[in-house]
Amino acid sequence: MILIKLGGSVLTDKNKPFSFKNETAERLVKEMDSVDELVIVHGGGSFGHPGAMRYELNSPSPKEPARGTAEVQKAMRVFNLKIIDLMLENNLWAVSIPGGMITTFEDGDMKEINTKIVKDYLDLGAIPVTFGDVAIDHKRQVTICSGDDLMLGLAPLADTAIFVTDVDGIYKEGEIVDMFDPDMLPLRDDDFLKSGEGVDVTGGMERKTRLMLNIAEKCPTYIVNGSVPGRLSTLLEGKKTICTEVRP
Ligand code: IP8
Repeated sequence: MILIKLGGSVLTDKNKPFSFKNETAERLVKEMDSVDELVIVHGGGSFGHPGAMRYELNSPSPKEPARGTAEVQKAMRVFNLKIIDLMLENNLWAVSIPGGMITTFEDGDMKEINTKIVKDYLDLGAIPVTFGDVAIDHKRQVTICSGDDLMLGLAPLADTAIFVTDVDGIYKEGEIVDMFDPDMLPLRDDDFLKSGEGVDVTGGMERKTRLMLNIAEKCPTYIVNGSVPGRLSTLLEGKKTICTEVRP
């Protein structure tokens, strides 16, 4: 199974609330259509992050947690439905599995994830599409389940994990690196090309890089620029393209 995270920064303009990049999303859906077994995770982008920030849902004490949860969950379902629609229009049988409904957290850390339900839909021949969400937290009431948490939780089912973002990969001293390993840590701020992350409650590229190193312990892991047409499909065909492979 190929596990693909479509980052919020590639699917939305993170500086403009509720802005969906329909053309980019449709192209990416088409670039993935040859994959046999696929699980998609998407981030919050300009649908999830502004509300999560307003209600401080990623903090130890979220504000107005019921209202914040309702509003942010709704925004994420609106976003998810746009992706599901594009997939069905392209004969890809996507099924929606909200991240907050298959995970529980304790003090901001994911404690449980129901991978079985994802596996069951895969066995059906469908394409599970899960996404960053608001989840129950047994200490904080609620917290943000990020798409990256879902990637880590689902990595044991995957043969390959791919992060589709709006940067070419990981940079070291101004140069994109084909292969990244823990010896290259720590990264400096200017080791990354500026990405359009905008408002983001779940941390930027440094946190993502550490998480990708954890995922890479489970399966080959790549970061590729989804804003450039053809890069994702080339990587999926097993051919050489500009990207970074993360090695544990
Ligand atoms: O964009 C965050 O997911 P991420 C989800 O993968 C919400 O960090 C609801 C902000």
